[in-house]
Amino acid sequence: MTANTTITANFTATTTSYTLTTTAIPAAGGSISRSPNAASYTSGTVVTLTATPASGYTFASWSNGATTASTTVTMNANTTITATFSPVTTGNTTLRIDDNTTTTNGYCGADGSLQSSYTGADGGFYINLSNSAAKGIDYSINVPSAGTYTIKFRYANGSSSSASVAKVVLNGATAIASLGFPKTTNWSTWSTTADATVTLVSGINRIRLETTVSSEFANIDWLEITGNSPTAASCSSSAKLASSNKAIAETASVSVSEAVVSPNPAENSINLIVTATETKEANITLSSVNGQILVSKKQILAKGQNVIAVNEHSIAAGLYILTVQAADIQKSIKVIVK
Ligand SMILES: [Ca+2]
Ligand SMILES: [Ca+2]
Repeated sequence: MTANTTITANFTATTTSYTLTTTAIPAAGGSISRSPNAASYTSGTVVTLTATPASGYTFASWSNGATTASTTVTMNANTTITATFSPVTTGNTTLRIDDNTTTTNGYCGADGSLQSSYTGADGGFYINLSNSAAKGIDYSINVPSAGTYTIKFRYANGSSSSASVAKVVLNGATAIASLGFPKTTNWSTWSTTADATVTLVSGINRIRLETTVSSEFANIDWLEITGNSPTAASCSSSAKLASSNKAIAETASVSVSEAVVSPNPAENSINLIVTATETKEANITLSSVNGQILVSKKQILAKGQNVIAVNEHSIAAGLYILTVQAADIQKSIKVIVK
């Protein structure tokens, strides 16, 4: 020191900036706002994020674990955060139809027996179908509007030789040709089928699970239907599709409002057009004028117009009587086959 001296030490700020990436899952589920909103943030900045669901969605959670719509992140590194949104499922309910000794709760009967030998079935019982093809279990479901519903069955399938697929018949027509019932460890181990989709009509629907081969099949515990407010329908309020040895329900107070054959005269193929006021089962018979029955079939009529191919084989030219018979009506039509 040879003089008064001033010396300055210069320091450089070592501020680091970080980026913040936000993602909505699914992208259409909603948006994310940030405050403060910047392209990058200096170390230590606290950023408030707010998730706003889009129409039809609700906010579920943040990837940092937060479940409130607003959360904060402290920027000490480049950060990615996701907000998960869920579709609004208001109105979706699940109806379970378990087997029952009565047939008033949506379970309408089965081509087999209600058993309890194996443990673990809900309600203690399951349905053991007869070991041949076209044996089924019938359910009756009421829905407030037409739409898509999810169905699944609880079952056990413990034999190496048993069938592991069956079909689902909806209102008389095959809706799912092959629904898988993968093998379970044994007959007391229960599983559920993968969710399958069916499109139900407004009002009463008949769902039938039916075997497709002559062998043992899974034992069935219950059916669940998920969608817009399904309810169990009385089995007697509409016709029974069930076992061949079951009579048509007698309590229906509905009618087939119209039945015509088109074209009439027919040219071999006879198409019956029936307008039904409610889903129901009908017996359709085609007879010669001297009473010989050529075709006799059961048919589920959907509410509204149904076009039914009556004959599978060609029919000789002549005059026939086609009869549609349901619980409380019988209508006969003369059919001329050219
Ligand atoms: Ca069986
Ligand atoms: Ca059960």
